[in-house]
Amino acid sequence: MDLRQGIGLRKLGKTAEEFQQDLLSNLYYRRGTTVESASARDAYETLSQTVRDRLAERRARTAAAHYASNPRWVYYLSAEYLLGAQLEQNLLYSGTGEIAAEAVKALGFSIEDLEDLDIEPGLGNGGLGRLAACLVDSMATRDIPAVGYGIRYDLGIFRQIITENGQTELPDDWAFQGNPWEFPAPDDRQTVGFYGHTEPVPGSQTRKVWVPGEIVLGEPSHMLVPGYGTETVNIVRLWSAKASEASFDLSRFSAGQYAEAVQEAVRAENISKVLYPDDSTELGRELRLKQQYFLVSCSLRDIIRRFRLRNEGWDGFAEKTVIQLNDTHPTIAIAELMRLLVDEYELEWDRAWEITRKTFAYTCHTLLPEALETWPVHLFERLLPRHLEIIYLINMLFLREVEARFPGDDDRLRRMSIIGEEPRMVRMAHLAVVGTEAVNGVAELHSKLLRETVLDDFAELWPAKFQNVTNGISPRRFVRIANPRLSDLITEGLGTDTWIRDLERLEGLERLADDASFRERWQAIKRANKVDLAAGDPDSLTDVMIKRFHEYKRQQLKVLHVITLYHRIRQDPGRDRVPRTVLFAGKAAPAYHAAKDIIRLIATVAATIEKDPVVSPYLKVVFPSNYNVTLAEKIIPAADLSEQISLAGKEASGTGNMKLALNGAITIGTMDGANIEIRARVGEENFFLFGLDAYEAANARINGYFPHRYYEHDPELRAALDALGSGAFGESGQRVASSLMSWDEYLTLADFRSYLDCQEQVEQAWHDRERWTRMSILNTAHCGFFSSDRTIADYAARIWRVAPVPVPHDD
Ligand code: NBX
Repeated sequence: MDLRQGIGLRKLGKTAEEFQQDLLSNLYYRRGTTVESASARDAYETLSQTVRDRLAERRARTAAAHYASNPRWVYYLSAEYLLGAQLEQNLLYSGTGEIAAEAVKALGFSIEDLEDLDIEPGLGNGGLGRLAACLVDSMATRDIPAVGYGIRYDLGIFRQIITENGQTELPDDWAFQGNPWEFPAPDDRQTVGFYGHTEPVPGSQTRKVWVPGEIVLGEPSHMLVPGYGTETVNIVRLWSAKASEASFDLSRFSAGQYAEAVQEAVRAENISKVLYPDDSTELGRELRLKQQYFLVSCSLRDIIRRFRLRNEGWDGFAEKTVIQLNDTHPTIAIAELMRLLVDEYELEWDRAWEITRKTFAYTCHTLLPEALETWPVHLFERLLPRHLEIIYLINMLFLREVEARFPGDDDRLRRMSIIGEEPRMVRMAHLAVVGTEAVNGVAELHSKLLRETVLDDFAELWPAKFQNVTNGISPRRFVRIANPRLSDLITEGLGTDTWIRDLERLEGLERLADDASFRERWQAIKRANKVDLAAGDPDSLTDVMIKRFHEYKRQQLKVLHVITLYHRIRQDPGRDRVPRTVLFAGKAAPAYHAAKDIIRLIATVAATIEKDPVVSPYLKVVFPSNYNVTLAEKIIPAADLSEQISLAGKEASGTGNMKLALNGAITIGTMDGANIEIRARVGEENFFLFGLDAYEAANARINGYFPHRYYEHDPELRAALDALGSGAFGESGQRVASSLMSWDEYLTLADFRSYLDCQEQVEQAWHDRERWTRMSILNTAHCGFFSSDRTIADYAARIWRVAPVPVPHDD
């Protein structure tokens, strides 16, 4: 299908000369400069445009192919996307890496120089946002017609600076120099209402008219999401809030009240100003709910617009549309679709409800009760009065259904209600379960615990609704791009590069684990990656813990281990030891003081060890600032040991664990999240397991948990906690110790001894480098399952019931 035909457009060339021509013409006509005077930024912008044009052409063909086949579309609704840097990815996916490198050389630059100017859009917090990015990558790679919807925050996740004083936060104005990867689409802008009141419609029981008190515009732009090894290019559409013209108060302006004149406009545009840093303790804040409704309202209208381009009649809507809710953040979409269908399109309530339930599916990403979103009823009532009425009606009809199944069980009704009492709250997870066709957890254990604990009543009512879809990661970004050396060796070893699209082929590496020369090369690559990272001695064991800071993830357990190693070395300086570089990276929510204390403590411990000539030859702690996707791509290929030490039953899945294992790091971890599935695949002899399991952990308090007992019975633990308590590692250390000694919410002390013993096994294995390297290769070989391409195949088959729509080549 050549869409250029008829309008006489020239085909973009595939040769180095043609690429160079296009680059120069972009430099001249779009950038307005010449080869002689081009700056690095000119070269970067021009290269990006030249690469982008090649994907834009594929995008046009994709849109045409999708339109022609009128498939069931997948719409992924997510408040967060951590897409990572775009240039290198788009060079790879457009197959222009080599010719581009040649062409920019002619401008006097290297691709690497220009990649440094390619700033990643940090539009997410952590795992959930990065998962969204991996899933859209895999939807395109699997030829699934899909659009990702999100918010274009002006300020992404804060920039972090680590000093001896811990974490400081700076605003992340990621697009201040522009974003060459973005396509504005002002024609598709939408209007969003807030506040106001509702009015009855004469003669109708269910319809209402909502008269909003504030109007805001949503303006979309999109980023291209190419598939790898296929023609498909999907999009992620991001909404920016813009003030409507009416919000500028000309009369005030004329009266000289300039600030007041724009006040309302500023308030409107604040909606997409900043990403909320995930605060598990954060209470409902109005602006956050506004963001959520803004995303949902714009996206649903866009989805309906797209549906009506091609279809008539609401009966076909759910057949042509599936909307996946990435956690509860976009769950208000259920009430919004009901509002649109009932109030605006005048459907009967029951028919609208049937359509709505068949359209949505919900993915849950947590088990922490405090992370289940709720909103105060009074806030809802003020901000979204019509949606609250709709939720009340949904709830009434739902509770009637429960009452019919379990007559007289008032306690069950209270537990299951979408509205919680005292204080009155809207429970978004309940709305998400009631209003969808499928609910899934993100790893086997997580899905099981959802059914058995947090959502047990719902699983009893609707067992078939609950599913598991184990998370996955993009092998392109986290192996091929992040670790080119290893990728080349894998390709050579397997004799093909098809593993990049078909990751289970890594199984073919199993036999190479017994080949001494292959092992030697494998080991040399790990070393070279460590040299590149330059975090410590490349011959030391590189022990990495990279993830958001949260008490349940237990960075504090790792710190207790480091302090114990420090004590051991000081006590017996003459002994031969395994040199270790312990690398921490990650951000803490700015208001999460306990997590920030742990960061400050790590910084203090690092400085203390650095200054100690007895200890520093064996132990080094590093904490690079500003962990993000770009930094992860540098650290992961250099890791020997992957720390996945959350308290069992708390980490829904983890995805860093998959990235590290695929790059040949060996996991030390608990029976939590996807660790369990990694261990089952790589084999228990290739995984360092320790600690309580989820059932033991859940029972610990019931049986009486006293952290002090562990302190008393374990001299090394006592020494570490005493050192913290004495103030030797600052006030943050004292606070961390006191929290562990008094309550220890995440059973750190209970798992301490088991963790330390397990670390001894790690060191024994490390001594036998042939054995270690074998384990490393087998980790990579057996982790093909954790490709997000497999995750998407699961969603497509079991949740979405959609099939691929291949896009024809242009020749
Ligand atoms: O989602 C994470 C889980 O903790 C991981 O176990 C899991 O692997 C990953 C993908 O399924 N959750 C997560 O990253 N949550 C957030 O970032 C978050 C953001 C905003 C918010 C609450 C949580 N209000």
